[in-house]
Amino acid sequence: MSIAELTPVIADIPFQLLRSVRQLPQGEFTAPALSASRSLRDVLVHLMKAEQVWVGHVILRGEKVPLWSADFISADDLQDAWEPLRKRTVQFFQDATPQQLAEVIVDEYEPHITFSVELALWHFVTHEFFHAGEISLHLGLNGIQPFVPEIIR
Ligand code: NI
Repeated sequence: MSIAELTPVIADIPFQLLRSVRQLPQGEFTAPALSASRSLRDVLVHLMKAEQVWVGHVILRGEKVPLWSADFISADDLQDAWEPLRKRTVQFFQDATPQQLAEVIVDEYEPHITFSVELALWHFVTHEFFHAGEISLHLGLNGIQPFVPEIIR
């Protein structure tokens, strides 16, 4: 499977997750959910941060912009901040050349660790699937039909 083939898979994951989360009762977005110290908002902001770091910073060499969970009061706030990031990510998945995908990156904190851009993109995707499953479990336990991302659909 090529990175470009993943484009339709990843395009709407954040927004489908946010759509499911909006069905929770008022207050559940920021309430402890997955553990005593982690709300669904925290997990979703964690995913947005991962996108900003892996795609925006590690691959595209942009600045790391601090993101704080507390700054996102509602699912709409999160959606507004996430849309431009996802748009840029989708564009990169769509357009990356074989040369770009093969480029080797040296980890900025642990220089003995190196990986290709393609592997970093797979890392980003599998990480997002993992946390989508975590969110889906919580939604399912609360009687909400969860969104489950699929590669083949
Ligand atoms: Ni994580």
